[in-house]
Amino acid sequence: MTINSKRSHYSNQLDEKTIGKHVTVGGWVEDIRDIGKIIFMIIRDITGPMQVVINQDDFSQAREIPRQSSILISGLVQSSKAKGKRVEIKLENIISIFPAQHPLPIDPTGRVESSIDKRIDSRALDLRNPQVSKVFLIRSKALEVIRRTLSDNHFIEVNTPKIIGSASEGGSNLFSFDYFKKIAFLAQSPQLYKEQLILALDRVFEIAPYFRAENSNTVRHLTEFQSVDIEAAFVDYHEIMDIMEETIKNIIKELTNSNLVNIDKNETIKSVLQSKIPELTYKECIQELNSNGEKIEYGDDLSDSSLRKLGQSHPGFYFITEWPLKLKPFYIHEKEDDEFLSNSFDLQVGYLELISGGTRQHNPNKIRKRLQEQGLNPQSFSEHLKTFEWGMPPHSGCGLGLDRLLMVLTNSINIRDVVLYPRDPIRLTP
Ligand code: AMO
Repeated sequence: MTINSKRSHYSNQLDEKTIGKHVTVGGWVEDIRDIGKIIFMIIRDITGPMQVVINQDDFSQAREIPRQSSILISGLVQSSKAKGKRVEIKLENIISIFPAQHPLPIDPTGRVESSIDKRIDSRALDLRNPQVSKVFLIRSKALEVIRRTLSDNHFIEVNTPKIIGSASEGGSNLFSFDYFKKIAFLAQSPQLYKEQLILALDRVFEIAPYFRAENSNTVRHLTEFQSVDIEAAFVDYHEIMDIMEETIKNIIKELTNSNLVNIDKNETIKSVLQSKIPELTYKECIQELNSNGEKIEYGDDLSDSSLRKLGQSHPGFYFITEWPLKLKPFYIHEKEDDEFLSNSFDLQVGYLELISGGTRQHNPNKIRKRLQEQGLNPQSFSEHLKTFEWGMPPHSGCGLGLDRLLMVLTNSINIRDVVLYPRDPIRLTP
């Protein structure tokens, strides 16, 4: 490769305006068709395929290049007679080839299908399949829109520790490890930090990985997942619901405008743009489930099978609000006129929980009481509780499972499809 051979164009920049120009393009060889005097080579880059026309008298070695090899070439852009192609490149020079070994572990063109497990084992290669890379382009765009929407709503992006000395959520699903002869844990959520930060920063958000030591082998659980957490002072949970609704609508609009999703092929995300996301109270859910034959007591949690039943009659986005306080973590505020219930919400898409949030308890004595009721030791939360004596304002927030949102945006059934290198109870590599 010479020092001067820089890529001049990506595939999606080659149009009629470039006809007659000498260009340098790079990508990987997806296909080679040898029709005698002429060889057609399809080179793909991240933006799409391009056809290269090769005079076999000049470059007879081109037909020997192994498919999927990376290649840098230069040539002249000319109009193309091929169906669906406006332009093609007439090869002038092969600058360099980085050969791919054969056989490859999977076929990244997708013509030969492989299981999700085999694909993840070769993820870097799997991403050459445009259907797969598109998922991660959607993910990147969604993150961009989340950051922009939250910033427009005066949220400041923060980073809190993932190595922690005590539980943030309580419960037993903490990964622990030896930390210079002390025990440390991987954060389950940024819950305590984000609440503390609003004392001064007013509105914060964090996008980060969290860790749950749950032996759940399902299509919607990972041991390491990405969460979008927000927390804001002087707002109640309804305002948080509105901000998340705005965020999700902005993501869908932007993905549509950039042709990354076709909402006409995804009724769930299309419907969310058409009206306000409906709200069901927990009580209404119980009534609906009982009238559909489920035997469920007022106060019971909604089991997986109850949520699947609800999901059948509510296949799109909907909020479930006012959960029984005892079902919610210690930091959730009771409902003012009914202390059995709480100022809380989940955002569901069918059976799938995307977001959980609520108004927070800001009275430290009540937090201590709730910690005890939940079998947790208030002493272990003393670092956190002391901040509530420093003028903690009322506040609310939520956590959005980013990977689950991506499942909905890309119509994927398995969370592993939308995570580059998923971690579950079985998988620790690649
Ligand atoms: P919660 O535990 O409900 O709430 O988590 C928030 C959201 O994160 C996603 N999620 C997961 N995604 C994949 N794999 C998992 N194992 C997993 N666990 C959770 C879900 C879920 O709705 N601190 C609170 C949030 C808050 O109140 O601010 C919390 O962590 O989409």
